[in-house]
Amino acid sequence: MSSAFEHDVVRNLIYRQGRYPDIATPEDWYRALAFTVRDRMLARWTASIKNYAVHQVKVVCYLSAEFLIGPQLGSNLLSLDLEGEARDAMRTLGQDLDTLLAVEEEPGLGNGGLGRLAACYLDSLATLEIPAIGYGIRYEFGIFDQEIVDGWQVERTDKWLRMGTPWEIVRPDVCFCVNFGGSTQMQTDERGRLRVQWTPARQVKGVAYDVPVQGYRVNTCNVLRLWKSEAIETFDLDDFNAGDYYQAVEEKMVSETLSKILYPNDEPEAGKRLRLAQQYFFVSCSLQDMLRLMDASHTPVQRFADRFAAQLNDTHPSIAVAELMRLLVDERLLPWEDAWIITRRTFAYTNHTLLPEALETWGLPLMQSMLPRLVEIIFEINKRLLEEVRRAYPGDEERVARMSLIDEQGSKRVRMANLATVGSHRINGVAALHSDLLRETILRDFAEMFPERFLNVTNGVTPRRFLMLSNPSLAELIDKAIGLAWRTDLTRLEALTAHAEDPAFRKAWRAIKRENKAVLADRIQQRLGIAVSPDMLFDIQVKRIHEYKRQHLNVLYIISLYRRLCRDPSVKIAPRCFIFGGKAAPGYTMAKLMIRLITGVAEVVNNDPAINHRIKVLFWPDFNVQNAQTIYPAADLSEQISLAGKEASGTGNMKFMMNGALTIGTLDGANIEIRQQAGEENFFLFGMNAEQAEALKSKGYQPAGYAEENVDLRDALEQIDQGRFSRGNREMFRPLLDNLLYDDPFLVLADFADYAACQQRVNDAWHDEEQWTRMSILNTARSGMFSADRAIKEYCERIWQATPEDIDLTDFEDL
Ligand code: 26Q
Repeated sequence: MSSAFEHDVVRNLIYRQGRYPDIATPEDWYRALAFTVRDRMLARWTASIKNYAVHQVKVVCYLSAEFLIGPQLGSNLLSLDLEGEARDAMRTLGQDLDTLLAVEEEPGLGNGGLGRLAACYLDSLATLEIPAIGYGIRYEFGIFDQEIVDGWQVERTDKWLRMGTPWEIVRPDVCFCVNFGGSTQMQTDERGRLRVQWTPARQVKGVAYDVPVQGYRVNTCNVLRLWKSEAIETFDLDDFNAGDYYQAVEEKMVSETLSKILYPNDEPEAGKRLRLAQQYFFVSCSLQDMLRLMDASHTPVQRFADRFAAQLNDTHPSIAVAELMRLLVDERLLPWEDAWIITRRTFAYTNHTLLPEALETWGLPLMQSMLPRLVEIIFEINKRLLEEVRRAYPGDEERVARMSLIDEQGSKRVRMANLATVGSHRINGVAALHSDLLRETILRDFAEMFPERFLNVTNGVTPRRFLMLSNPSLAELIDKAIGLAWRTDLTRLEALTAHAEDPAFRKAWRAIKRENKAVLADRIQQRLGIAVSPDMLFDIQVKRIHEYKRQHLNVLYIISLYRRLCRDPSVKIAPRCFIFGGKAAPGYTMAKLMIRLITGVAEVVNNDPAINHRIKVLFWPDFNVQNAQTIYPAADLSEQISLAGKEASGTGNMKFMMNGALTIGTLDGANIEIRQQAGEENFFLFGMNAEQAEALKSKGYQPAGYAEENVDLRDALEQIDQGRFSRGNREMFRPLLDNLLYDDPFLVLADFADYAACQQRVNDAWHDEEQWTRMSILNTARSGMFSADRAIKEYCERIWQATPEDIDLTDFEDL
């Protein structure tokens, strides 16, 4: 007897792909299986949409330039509780489910933390049965694939759509026009009202591509709607007639280029015209789509903010504030004041950075030439804002200059954080410290004037993907120990606390960690040809490569440890495997040099027989969502060592904690809350705090002095200088060394001694296996607050005023 599931897979293989089982490749089987799972979701999806329309619910719209959703098959199987069925069916068909899961190319539509956070939040919104739409861009090329060649990062184009993707549904009928360039004219309409007409130089069409977002074990299936840009055929006719054929072709190409590629920087780059065009493009399509949904449900536009809560994921979509004003005032003919109230009630803004260089601004001339009407609107918003500031703080022109949407120092620029802030009724940071610093630094004037608009929502990550899916054996052990309630309420993990005292439980816990490490060790052997033992301490730092994240602090410690072993081979240390992973922005020379330093140290250390395999160093190439899922469960130690005050939150720190890794970290971002939850005795703390770091800088920091004082540090720097890790080349790391010795903006040298001392405490703790396991269990037990579900509940209550909607499937079940 073949199961219904099996039958559906074979049907999909034949009818959707025109293949028969005997000749089907794993790729074919993967797709047949994916379509079978997708069909199961589509029933829930249509039911969800119907419910939302009928009940006129409030919908959360999460606007984000990035959604790093990762592979879809595994997580959808988990949410639908179909994994067992699928595994059995595929086995009967002669296929191994894990092999098929590995076939999937992940959509890398994001850079790192911010994009992955958006994906976690969509997962939680669906799981908590909140009506929601994610709005973003369907990049044809996502974040580049990273290869390591000769120790250097090399970027390769990410062709995730090469084979098509079974997870999207194109909606050619859901499409909108977006204007660019041209000029505006003031006109009086037939009823004597002043109206502005924007005559664009170009228009681009946005077409909706929908990806279903299935909630965990619920009927709710929401949608991620991604816009692809296309040329509008008829529009170029004038140019053709005028004989400017090449101009017309070029503009057609530019239109199609808009959604081509994700910018691989996690900091704004000056003057990138196309990037601004991308932002406006997806924001305009999304707002037009929301207005279309209003019209479809016959709701007057005045009620916009009752039907939609729109979240701005950083400033990238913040042009939405001006665009909604344009749509309401110019196209729906609302009075300015009414439109402004609606706009501010609709939007809320999440800030993800305090680094001044990462704050987004756009040159006024650029914006004027591309979005002339939006600049007029921004000026009007600004005029009214500054009037309000002057009323509240008479004579304080410096404050007026600071709060202005236009930075007038030097060439004029539009400050997107200020625009997002004035256009929002709530503004939040992503961890307690970060929200405090936000109020005290970059948004201080706004927080003073509108204190009730500011709040903190500490980030969270989805325990479905990052615990249940990536660490199934641990999830099962937890089930056996404390029951299933934790799967829908992660704070229930607290019940593991008692089990930390049970030697048998600790043994089982250790066995699972060891097995996860063995799996990773296997992949390391296969991919890198480096032999590592699962008995070593797995010490892992995976994240984007950045100076503020201080991967080089970790490397300096490794060099000092290596040197200690060289000097005295009898010294007793815990055998350790140092694992790094992460991408550097292609134009970020220093970050690329940091990767080269890691691979250089790896080459020397791994091949030195004198240290007898007691330490290994490796750089895992192409860190992405897929391989993250094998890395987090295999970690003993999680490196979260950014300079205090620089990492807004961090979310990898949470994924490690859930999987029972201990953290070595600074008082930065969410580390502070992680330590509070875990208990100080279960966290390895080192380094200056944010206040001390600031103080040191303002009194005039001189890094070279730290190198002179500390012999280990000096020796490590000298080794680099002598070309030990660059095959004798003494010039290679010169920029990095000079930077550390004469500038060191992130206080690497100042924190070195304390970091090394802390690593020694880690080393000592590792020797007490039972105690280490106890701490590991307690970290998982106390990770409950870092579930994205907790974060989303806070957003719903304190920002969106959105409530769950029960989805009734009865109309759809027997289809
Ligand atoms: C902006 C303009 C032009 C080009 C690129 C960008 C751009 C793109 C991506 C700017 C920033 C990003 C990504 C930022 C990011 O990932 N920030 C991280 O967000 C996480 C989620 O809140 C936090 O946990 C991290 O601390 C923060 O660094």
